[in-house]
Amino acid sequence: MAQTLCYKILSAHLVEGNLIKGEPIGIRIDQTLTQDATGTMCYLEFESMNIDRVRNELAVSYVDHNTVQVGFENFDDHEYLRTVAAKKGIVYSRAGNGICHQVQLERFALPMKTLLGSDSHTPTQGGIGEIAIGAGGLDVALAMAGFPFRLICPKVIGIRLVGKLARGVAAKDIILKVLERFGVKGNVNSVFEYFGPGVSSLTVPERATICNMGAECGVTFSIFPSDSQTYDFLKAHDRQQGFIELHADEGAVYDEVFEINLDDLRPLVALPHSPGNIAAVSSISGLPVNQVLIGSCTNSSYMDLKKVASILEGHTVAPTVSLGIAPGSREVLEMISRDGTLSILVKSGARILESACGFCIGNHQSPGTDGVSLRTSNRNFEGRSGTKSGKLYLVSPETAALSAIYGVVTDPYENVPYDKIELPEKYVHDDDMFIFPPEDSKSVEVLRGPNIGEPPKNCALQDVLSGDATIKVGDKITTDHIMPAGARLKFRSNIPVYSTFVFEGVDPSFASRALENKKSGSACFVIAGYSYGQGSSREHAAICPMYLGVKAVVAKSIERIHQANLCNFGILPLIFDNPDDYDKIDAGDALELDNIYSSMKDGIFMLFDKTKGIKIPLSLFATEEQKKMLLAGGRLNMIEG
Ligand code: MIC
Ligand code: SF4
Repeated sequence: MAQTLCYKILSAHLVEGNLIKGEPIGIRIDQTLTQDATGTMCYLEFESMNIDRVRNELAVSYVDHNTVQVGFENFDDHEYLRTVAAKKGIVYSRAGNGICHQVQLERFALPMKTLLGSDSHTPTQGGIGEIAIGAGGLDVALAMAGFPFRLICPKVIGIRLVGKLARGVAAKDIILKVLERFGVKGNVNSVFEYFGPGVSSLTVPERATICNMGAECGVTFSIFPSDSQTYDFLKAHDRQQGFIELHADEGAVYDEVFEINLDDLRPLVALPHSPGNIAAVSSISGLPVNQVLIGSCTNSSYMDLKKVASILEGHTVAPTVSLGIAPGSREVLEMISRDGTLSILVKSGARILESACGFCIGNHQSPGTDGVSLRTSNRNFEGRSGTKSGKLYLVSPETAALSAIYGVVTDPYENVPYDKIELPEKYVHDDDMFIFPPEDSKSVEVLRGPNIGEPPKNCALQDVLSGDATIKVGDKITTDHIMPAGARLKFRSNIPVYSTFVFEGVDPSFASRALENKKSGSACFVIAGYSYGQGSSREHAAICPMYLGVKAVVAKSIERIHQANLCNFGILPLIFDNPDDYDKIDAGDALELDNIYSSMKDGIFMLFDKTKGIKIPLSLFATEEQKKMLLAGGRLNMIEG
């Protein structure tokens, strides 16, 4: 039978189950990646498995998120990551080498491989024809230990591209179009597979931009075929020996097809405060802009910065605008410094930022009060920038650069000084900022500063949970709402401290209330609307609530990575059978869930709202393996046993 590209790669890696849409399957993971903000917990979990060395083909540990280093915590974390990498056979990418997804694409990603990364934008590597999936740190630790990764065999949505991008229209506009169609919720257990005649004109960095933001739709991964563009990109990095041509079979059937005619596409923007809030750039033309930030794992490639420089050349950034540019990697920075692009950027008044996540995660460059910030990154959640009233607009590098010159949103359609920026024949690259692990690591001492604690343990689930609706939140609650990053990021390795910030921006007294409950033996329930836990893969959004005594999340829907993280740490992810029942529960209501052990079998639960005197039916959508984890109080309890 004619196969989609996605099923071809899945079937070559299948170790458990059958490739039947909706069924649980297990796949072999070839490569793993972590970044520092999720990495410390991931490697602590890996260490607790008592395995000498990683067992997958390639494991890379990046330092790119938390490079601000105010206080000792970040540096201590990096030292732990460097030494644990040497001890366990992991390649370490030092701070300064660049953003994990950009560097992985340049140096390690290959068609036909599988990659699991503890970052939700891991699917960026789909641009090279790799199945790349974001997951919580514990799932990545298990993949490094050689265990299969379990997922639901996905529905394959074919995205057919025809035509060619017009002048000034970018790959970013393609994925914004996809976001306009599919939104940021309701795409769980689906993947996007790109095909059609429009694919061949897109370079690998452009494809990577598109796959990167598939994460915002909540799909498990996105993938492009591997073709002559893939070969050219690999060859330009002297990695052509890893090339394999890959595409869907003729006649492969998709569960759904969405067609985009690139000729007709025009520049788009995601308006505040959701990447799914799409409008035409022309509809907001003239809006005054205070800040423009170009970079992040979505749009920080050499080609992106070449475009930006061509637009900025001969201009000075508008006096009312602060322009920051973060090259995605040391390779990009070296390329632009060798060919003069960097001096064009500097001459225009751009502030050159570190090759790291930086502004994207709210580490710095917060906009001013009510500030309008145009960014080439992928997330514009309220408050993520560090300024609650800041308004973030997500755009292409073209829209960003032009708007920086004029100080107002400016439509780049037919308005850029080049036709197409070509892929360079050779990229300058060196691997000096990687530390490759020694063959014999017996004498390596793992350094642990005072900020690094043990991953906390949960207790086994009780048959009756009695407590209250400790918090009630609305739709699209992101992991940034649950577990803020930015200024709080440096506490990622210290769960007792980091936990004090759970729901900080939503309800600052949540953490102390939850801890009080826990002390008195009462269970905390989180009541939520649709798409709870969208965004980041950070397992801290499960670990820290668990530490505070959260036993169940009752929501209208929960996003894939977060659902898995909740199960991994023993928090029940329960879904309202009737979404209207959400309105019947108020914050503070006394709640009880009983017969949990017997309910677990068929996933049918009944929640008793004692305050209202009503019963509310709920369902648990979990695999058999996840049910075992939940009963055990989390996966770590099962592994250690
Ligand atoms: C993000 O973009 O939200 C992050 C920060 O990269 C996260 C990971 C994290 O929270 O450490 C992600 O996307 O998974
Ligand atoms: Fe880093 Fe931002 Fe990409 Fe997350 S989305 S990996 S914070 S650049």
